[in-house]
Amino acid sequence: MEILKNKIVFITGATSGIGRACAYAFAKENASLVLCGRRVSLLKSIKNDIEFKFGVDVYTFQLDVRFKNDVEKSIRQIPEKLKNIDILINNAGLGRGFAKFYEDDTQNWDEMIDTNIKGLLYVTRAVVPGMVERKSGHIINLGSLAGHEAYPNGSVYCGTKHAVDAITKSLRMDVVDKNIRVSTVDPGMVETEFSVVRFKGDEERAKNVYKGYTPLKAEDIADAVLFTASRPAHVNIAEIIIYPTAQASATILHKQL
Ligand code: NDP
Ligand code: 8X3
Repeated sequence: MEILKNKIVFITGATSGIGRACAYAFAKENASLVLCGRRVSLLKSIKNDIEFKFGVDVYTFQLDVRFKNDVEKSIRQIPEKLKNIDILINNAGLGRGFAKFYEDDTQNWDEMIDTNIKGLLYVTRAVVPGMVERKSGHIINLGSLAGHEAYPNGSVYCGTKHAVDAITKSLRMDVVDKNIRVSTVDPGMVETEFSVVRFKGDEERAKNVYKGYTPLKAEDIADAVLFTASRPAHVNIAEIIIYPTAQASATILHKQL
């Protein structure tokens, strides 16, 4: 796609799942990449692999989006060549724990709120002023079906994704006169490391989440992000909700076990 060639795409949480799939999808379209995450060894191997396969510029840096000063500093330190970010994909996020509100560990809440809401805000706040100055840019947030519907045992995760939905809408209003697009891509069940993280490393429990039906793949979501980013300049895809075919709502999942 000519429209993405040499565009500078910044993806948070690019070490796994949807973020990593987006990195490959955009590299295939000859975009230049700025990638971050906490796991440096994964960033390194993804950078090497993408550079080898697609010959595009890839700059990576370790970042925990929960730390405001680190976010500001590391974004300031992006090399000159890749500084003018055209497309920001706010993907870093997690669900942590799956429990009734009154039994849940409040540390899980802090982690989700600090990452999914505050991290997204810090990154966006550091990137958007440059877009405003250049009167050009696109912010694509990874929301969730959980940003449209609540489900039991997910009060805080759902709360964070409802917040992403509201922030997306409000930001779109704030930059409407700046030629900046703001979008959200909101999946249902995607098989990634998401459930392993949610269940704190319990691989068996995580696997069960995706048994009995065909879940979405990270690449399905990267497709939607790519579609969103590659529309003509006058088109802003506000939101895309994507289910696996066997899912009809946050709580209706047709499993054949
Ligand atoms: P993964 O767990 O596979 O990937 C999450 C990514 O986020 C990793 O690269 C991880 O990198 C990064 N990340 C997590 N916390 C931080 C942090 N504090 N700072 C920087 N990076 C961080 O899950 P998914 O790919 O599924 O999730 C991606 C996004 O999609 C999330 O926002 C999630 O809420 C959303 N989503 C997922 C769905 C699903 O069913 N899987 C459905 C709907 C939405 P590292 O650990 O290296 O820091
Ligand atoms: C992550 C998927 O359905 O568990 O957003 O909320 S779900």
